[in-house]
Amino acid sequence: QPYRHEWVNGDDNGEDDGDDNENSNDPGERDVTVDEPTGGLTAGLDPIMRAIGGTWIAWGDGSADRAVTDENDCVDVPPGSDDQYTLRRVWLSDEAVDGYYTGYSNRVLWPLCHGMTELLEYRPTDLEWYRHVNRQFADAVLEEATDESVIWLQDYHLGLAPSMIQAKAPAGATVAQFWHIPWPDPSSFAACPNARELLVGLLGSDVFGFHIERYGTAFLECVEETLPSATVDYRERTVRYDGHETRIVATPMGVDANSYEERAREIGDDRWDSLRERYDIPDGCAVGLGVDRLDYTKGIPERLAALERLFEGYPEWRESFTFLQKATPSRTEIPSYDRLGRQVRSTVDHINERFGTDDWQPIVYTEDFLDRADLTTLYREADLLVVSSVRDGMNLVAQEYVASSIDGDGALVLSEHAGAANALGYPAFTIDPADTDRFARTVADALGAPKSERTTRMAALRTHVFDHDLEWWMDQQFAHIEAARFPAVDRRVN
Ligand code: GDG
Repeated sequence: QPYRHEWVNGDDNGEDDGDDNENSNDPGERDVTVDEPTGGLTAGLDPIMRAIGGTWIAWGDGSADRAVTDENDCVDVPPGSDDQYTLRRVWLSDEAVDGYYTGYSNRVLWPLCHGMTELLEYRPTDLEWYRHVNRQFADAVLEEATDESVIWLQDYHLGLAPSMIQAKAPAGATVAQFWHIPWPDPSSFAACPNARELLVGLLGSDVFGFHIERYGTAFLECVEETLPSATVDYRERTVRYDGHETRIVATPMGVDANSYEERAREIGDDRWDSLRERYDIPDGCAVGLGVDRLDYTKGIPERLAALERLFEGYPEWRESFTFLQKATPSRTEIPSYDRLGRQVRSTVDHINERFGTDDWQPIVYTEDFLDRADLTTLYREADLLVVSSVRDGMNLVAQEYVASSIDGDGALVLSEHAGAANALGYPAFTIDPADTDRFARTVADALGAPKSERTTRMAALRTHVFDHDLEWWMDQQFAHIEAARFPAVDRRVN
């Protein structure tokens, strides 16, 4: 019987993201279909896992077919090929997903770490589920771990597992964790319902990684305030707690820049023509682009306010500039996300009613999920991309845009509150999303900048993005992990 196998991203609850990019393999006796991951971390880790082997432990819910793993929850992917690794599932009931993922991870840790404590919704049973699922992950890891294992945990969904693993792991195993979102300052962190437990959980890691130094410093400050018996060394960036040392590192995540560039070069102009037709973008209009999950951290209302100000204050851009906002609905069962969606859709309608004409809409809003070829086409063709996050751990969209801008003429308008601004800095047109006037002026400046300025800025951005791509990030991660495993050997990590 054919059956379907589906990958689940670390922070994805298996919601249908519309990606139909499937790989059919010929496994001989078994016929397994694999949904390719949509981008970012999962896509980046897959080739690494194929190269080095090992076991990937991920949760699955009812949307993945358990028949694949009826024996021992393990399957080799892709079946029949040489470069295999084992995908092991931690199966979660709907109730567990609601408490662990939608609940504690996304109603508490997500707003907390983005400093938006007013949006925090704490339910004690969610924390119990979070503990329970972290324990399930820890148990699954411990069943696999050997003396030589590198155990690499991803993101805020696994905040308690590191110490659960460290307590029982074989002596030579190394535990590393990467936190993909910001870390809050101590005044916000005080709202954490289990502050001490979370920190102790994370300090089970030998290496704890963030995108940028500032988040690591905030973590050290929170440890110092919350765990008086911990020894915090700001210079060495280490914490010693309960006889164990954790090193805090900063490695900004990059994107697979070469694959975006190659795709951008291969795609024909007809794809852009059909996208322009689909989204009703008049020929000759300059195009601005936003690509975001519909999340309150991404500053979409602030962006719309700035665009309204642009059309108000810079009338020359009416009928000659269209902004395409691609928003992917996310975590819709959480009321703050639902409210945001309604607010964004009604603001778009308001701006379009105010400025639109029979032949032109200032804002084209879509919730379509695009395949990577369409997404790369939009990146390649857009004259300008806006990232206006009010807080963002890194932001990969900004870097994907730069990698896809093969004509070297695109302009990146980037929030100074995204981790990406820390890495990309000056050559982007930086904004503060809360300062609507400056934001609107910056968009006008970016649109009107002479070609020489746009290409100089883009060339500097491209150098950075290609020099600090996903492979570079992986190398940095593993160099830090190796330095923790073999501390006597001098390894340069930069
Ligand atoms: C978290 C942190 C950090 C979006 N729409 C489509 C699509 N996407 C892809 C983009 C990009 C990814 O989703 C979004 O990544 P971001 O980094 O922008 O944001 P988060 O989802 O919030 O990610 C963030 C990241 O983790 C990694 O550490 O940078 O700060 O919040 O890859 O391309 N992909 C496709 N179609 C779409 O319609 N194929």
